[in-house]
Amino acid sequence: MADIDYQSRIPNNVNLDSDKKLQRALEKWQPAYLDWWNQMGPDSFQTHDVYLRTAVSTEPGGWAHFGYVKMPEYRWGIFLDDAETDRRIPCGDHAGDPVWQEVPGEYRNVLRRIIVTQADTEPASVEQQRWLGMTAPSTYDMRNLFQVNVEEGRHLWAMVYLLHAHFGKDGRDEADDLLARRSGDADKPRILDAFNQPCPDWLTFFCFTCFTDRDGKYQLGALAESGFDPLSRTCRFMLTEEAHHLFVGEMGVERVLRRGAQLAKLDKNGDARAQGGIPVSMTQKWITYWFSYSIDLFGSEISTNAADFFAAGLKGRWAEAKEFDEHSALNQWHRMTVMEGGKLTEKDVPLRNAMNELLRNAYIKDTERVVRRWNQALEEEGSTERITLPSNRFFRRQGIYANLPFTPEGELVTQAEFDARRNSWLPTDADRAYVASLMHRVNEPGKMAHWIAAPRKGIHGNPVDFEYVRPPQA
Ligand code: BYC
Ligand code: FE
Ligand code: FE
Repeated sequence: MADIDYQSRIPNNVNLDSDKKLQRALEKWQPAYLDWWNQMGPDSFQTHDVYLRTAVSTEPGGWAHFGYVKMPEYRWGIFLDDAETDRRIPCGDHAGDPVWQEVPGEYRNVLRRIIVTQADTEPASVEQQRWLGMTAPSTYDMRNLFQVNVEEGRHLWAMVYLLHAHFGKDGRDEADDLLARRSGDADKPRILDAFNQPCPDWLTFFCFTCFTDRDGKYQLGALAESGFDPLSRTCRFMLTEEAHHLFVGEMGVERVLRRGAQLAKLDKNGDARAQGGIPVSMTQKWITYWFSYSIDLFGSEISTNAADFFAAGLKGRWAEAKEFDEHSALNQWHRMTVMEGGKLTEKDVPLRNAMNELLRNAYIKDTERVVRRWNQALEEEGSTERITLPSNRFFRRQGIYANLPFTPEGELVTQAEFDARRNSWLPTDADRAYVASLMHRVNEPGKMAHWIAAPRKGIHGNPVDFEYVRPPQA
């Protein structure tokens, strides 16, 4: 990637200097963004020094610079991956044509909607996580939270750049609206369900970054295959940032599971809770909940929107250009299990209409790999308990299984049976209150809250007991 210009008010590698009108518009949005960050970003820690990475250049292995930064001074900017020479539209009706550098008029509205939907999730997650600093289980974890937060802020910048650069007045209005909606707000909520759910505790944060940020990975992957080249290039760079978020989630859950197993072993009745920990079975409920909410984010199993996005070449399959030989997806079918006449049956669906389901399947395969690693960790701790993912039909609110009483095994039961068993599958108020009761800030570098195991190593070659977050220096 081209080196980043850090002299400008808005760091960028898109030669922003050369387009004064665009530069001025973004410089006008910048203070509004900062106001939003100061209001809705991490509570209570805006003047702390946080050991953060900042993008410098995207040369493999060398794109990040690490150092202490106060979050409001983080250099949010616009970073696109290098253009591929002679890139072609990877899929759909225009497959093989040169990619678009400008938005094709006929796709302007859909493309804007896709970009706005993607954009909306980024500030939403910052809002959801804004109280967590106060209960961080270690300064190591606190730093990871803030790293994720500033990068989600940057992802908003990535999308706002596209809106400003390619959608004129409409795009600027959308960019303003992105700072006006609020996660969980009754009147102006965020667009997608999962981004209006509260994130009150760290187990939720780890599940969210593991499962919900992973939807980000797959959606960004699909958009990286877009025929609209600026979108593809920005998503490719966002994906490199995303990897850290997934690491935070996967390892966070693993450390809670390990500690739960260790504390159960110490207890004469095998009860981690009696030892002040989170039982594996309780972590399972959080996993079940966030997995279900996150697979909702792929949209309906059968979707004409998805077919249209694919046909237009705006969104591809996961690794479309690399992994597929046939890019029209016409005259092909995808078999899926659907509800018909109150029963589950197999049905062949035109492949283009099944694009959401294909992406969801790729995602589920990825999460299964994560679960195998967690179960290996439980085995290493001498526990016989294991984590499982629920069926893709369980506890859905979007798509063809929405609001139907399926068990985690995917079996359709009566609503009465579902209601009777629900508390054994999903977090109860009492479970949430218990986990909340464990959330206390641990501030001494290297120390961990009782309910979570220490990470194996620190950040960027530093020890775990490095002072990752420090109070403002006098
Ligand atoms: N909640 O045909 P359908 C991330 C709506 S995460 C509420 O089923 P479609 C991140 C849908 O909008 C990645 N509404 O779905 C993670 C549509 O509404 P309209 C975010 C939902 O359109 C962590 C209607 O239902 N990126 O980056 O094929 C931290 C029927 O639509 C939901 C994207 O989402 C839901 N869960 O696909 C930070 C990529 N699901 O239009 C960041 C861009 C569906 O009838 N978005 N609906 O009013 C898309 O590609 C598509 O909008 C979706 C939905 C895949 C989300
Ligand atoms: Fe993001
Ligand atoms: Fe993320």
